[in-house]
Amino acid sequence: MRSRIHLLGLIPLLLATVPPLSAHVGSPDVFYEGSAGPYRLFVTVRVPQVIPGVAEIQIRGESGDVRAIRVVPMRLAGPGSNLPPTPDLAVQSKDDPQFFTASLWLMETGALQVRVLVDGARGQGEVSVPVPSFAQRTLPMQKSLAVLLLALMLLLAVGVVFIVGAIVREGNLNGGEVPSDSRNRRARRAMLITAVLVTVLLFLGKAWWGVNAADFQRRVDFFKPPVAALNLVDGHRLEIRVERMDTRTERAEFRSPAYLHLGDVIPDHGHLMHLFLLRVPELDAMWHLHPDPIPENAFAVDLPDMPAGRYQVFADVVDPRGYPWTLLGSIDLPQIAGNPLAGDDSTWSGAPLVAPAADSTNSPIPDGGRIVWQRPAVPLKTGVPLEFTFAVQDRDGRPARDMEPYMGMAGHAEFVRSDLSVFAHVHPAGSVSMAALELAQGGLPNAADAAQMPMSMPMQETGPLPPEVRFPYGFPQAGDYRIFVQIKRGGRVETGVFDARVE
Ligand SMILES: [Cu+2]
Repeated sequence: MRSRIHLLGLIPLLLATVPPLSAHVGSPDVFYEGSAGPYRLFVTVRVPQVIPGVAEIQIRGESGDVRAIRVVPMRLAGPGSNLPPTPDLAVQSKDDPQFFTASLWLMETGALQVRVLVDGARGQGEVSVPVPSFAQRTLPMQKSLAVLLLALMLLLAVGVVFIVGAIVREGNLNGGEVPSDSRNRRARRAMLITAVLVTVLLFLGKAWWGVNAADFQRRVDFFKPPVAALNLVDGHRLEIRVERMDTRTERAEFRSPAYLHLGDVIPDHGHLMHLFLLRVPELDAMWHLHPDPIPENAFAVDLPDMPAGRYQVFADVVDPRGYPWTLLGSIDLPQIAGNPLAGDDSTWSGAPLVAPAADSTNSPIPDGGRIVWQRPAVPLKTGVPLEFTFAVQDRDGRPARDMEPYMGMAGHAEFVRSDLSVFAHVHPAGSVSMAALELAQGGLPNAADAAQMPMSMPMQETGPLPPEVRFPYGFPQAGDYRIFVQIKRGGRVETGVFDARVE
């Protein structure tokens, strides 16, 4: 039936359902905060579930002097990334003139960007927001629509047979003449042949639909988070590889240059891989480590001291096209006697996440200070873009005066849903990958804009960073979340942990 519907060329979309996943795990929408020339913007891109599909863009100008915003999607890097099509004008809200919305067609999958061009009292500004574009699922067809299309298809198929019959039988009769027996016989034969042809066409259409549907499903599978093959060697060294989804057949798309090869990944805020190990199911211990590449598309890291237990692994990397991938895996580890933490590696352990999550606002840190989440007064809601603001205080309750950049930024936050279906590694610039952001700004025609990359912002030459760190993000679904907020003060990385119930 589906094939016949497609045969009629009416509905391009497909069937079957898979859970939505993404580069961040389970968190496909893009949140970005940064500057377009002189204007500070908070940009939200709601990525469509199918590609081609319509992305919804929301932009808030933080100053009141933005007059017009235009947006255009294009490739992040490579061919097509320097030839923007004509941008669309975003609609300015009547009630809130600082708020703009637009709908953009995303026509292809992969690493895209949305160019944002701002016009206002202080001249023009431009910024590029990286958008990982991928089909999250295939949409089921509505029953009623399927029934309607099937009925129309049958009407057409039967109609064609009878029309052919009528043409042969009565096509050149004079008025009032009755068709002869031989004409009737010829008409019946023609109808039979037509019926056979129509049936053959329908079957060809069904086969074509099946090929199309399988192809689409492959593209959905392609962008699912790759499975990490994890091996513990020598009792303390963890090796990470990409496990093929189907190792028996080595499906062609996973051998394609567009797929993730760990040997090709590019540095993202100072490291080729950011590896998170979370003890499950309690989420009561977390490590943020930085493995090094080893031969043959793999990474390895010497683990620090760790208690025995089951660990969930999230490994963030960015491919050369600027597409961010998160490898997923889990491993049972024995007690590990390892090396002390060094460099940018960090850890936290504490109370387990319980359900329902107790809404927390205060997280003590080891030196007697604390991190305070300045929570909004209203309950947290799914899909609402928010500025997550955390204040860092010293042991006397005063704003911390020794804040330093941690891997080039004021802070790093990890949002984890209790069932691990959501994992987002977020920065003050938002949920976009920092490596992709650099690639995107590098493509801007105006070099001055590139100088305002968020990466370079916190790199102040003089004095400490402000005692406050902000992350633009929105929860993708309701549930219990644990938020890990990592900052650096006085040479030490500190982790604050906050629980939140999202409606
Ligand atoms: Cu980070």
